[in-house]
Amino acid sequence: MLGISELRLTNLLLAVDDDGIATVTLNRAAKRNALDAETIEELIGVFTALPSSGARAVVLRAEGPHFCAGLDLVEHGRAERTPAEFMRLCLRWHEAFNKIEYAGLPVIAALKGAVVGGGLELASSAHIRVMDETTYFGLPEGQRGLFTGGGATIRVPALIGKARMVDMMLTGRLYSGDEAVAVGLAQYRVRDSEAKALDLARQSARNTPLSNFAVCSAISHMQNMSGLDAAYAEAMVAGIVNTQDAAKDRLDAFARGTAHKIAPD
Ligand code: 1HE
Repeated sequence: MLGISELRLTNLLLAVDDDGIATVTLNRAAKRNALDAETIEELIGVFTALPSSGARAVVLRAEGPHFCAGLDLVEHGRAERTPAEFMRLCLRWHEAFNKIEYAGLPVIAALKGAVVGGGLELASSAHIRVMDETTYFGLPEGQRGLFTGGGATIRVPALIGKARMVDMMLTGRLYSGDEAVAVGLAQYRVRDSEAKALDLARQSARNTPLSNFAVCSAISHMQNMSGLDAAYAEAMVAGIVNTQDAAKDRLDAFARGTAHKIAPD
């Protein structure tokens, strides 16, 4: 596995600050950050390397006015892929997006402009989505003679329900503004999605890494299990996380009455 300093990136930018906040930037603005095969490989490399790099949280952002225009339609049209080749490509997309969702690091997506098709698949693999006033969500696959291949059938219904996803795909319906938050496509809508995403990343980075690991992997895994198995797995994870040395100071502070209280500002 390559360390973050060894990665050769063309379509992504990666920076990690002194507090361990990583910023991953989609850097193909001229193509509206469309996801070509190379970008998917770079996402796999970055999200494989980040968890063991000391990073504590990740902001996923984009250059240009749009977060991501989805599958690179030009590359796809020209490549004349066979079904087997496209299936293998989809498996690489799954590898990339599963690394994001299951690797145990908080990933906060800072959204703007188009978050469509594969762009929504990418955004929905993040743990928190922050949209700005320009952001809109769509699944235009149906209109392009395509189908989702990057995990939308799993992640989008988990956010908004099957009926809304089917409607988006059949009719090209776009969601934006308050409605997008109300249906669950984003958790926050603000003027500056990048500043808010950074703020949220810093806030999550204050948790112990093991708690964040559990939040950003165990919850997703447990959604794939039966209720009975999930409850068992939850007890196992809690057994490890809730007895960690790193929590002792926080528990002592609470017992001394010096810990902050959980209450609205
Ligand atoms: C692209 C792509 C792309 C832009 N693949 N090159 N996704 C879509 O159906 C969305 C397709 N894109 C658009 O509808 C629009 O480009 C946007 C609304 C996102 C932005 O519009 P705009 O006016 O800002 O930009 P533009 O002039 O349309 O595009 C600028 C350039 O980006 C242009 O290239 P140029 O060389 O002519 O300058 C576009 O060709 C290029 N570009 N979007 C390739 N998607 C695993 S399956 C997933 C299936 C899907 O994701 S389907 C959804 C596909």
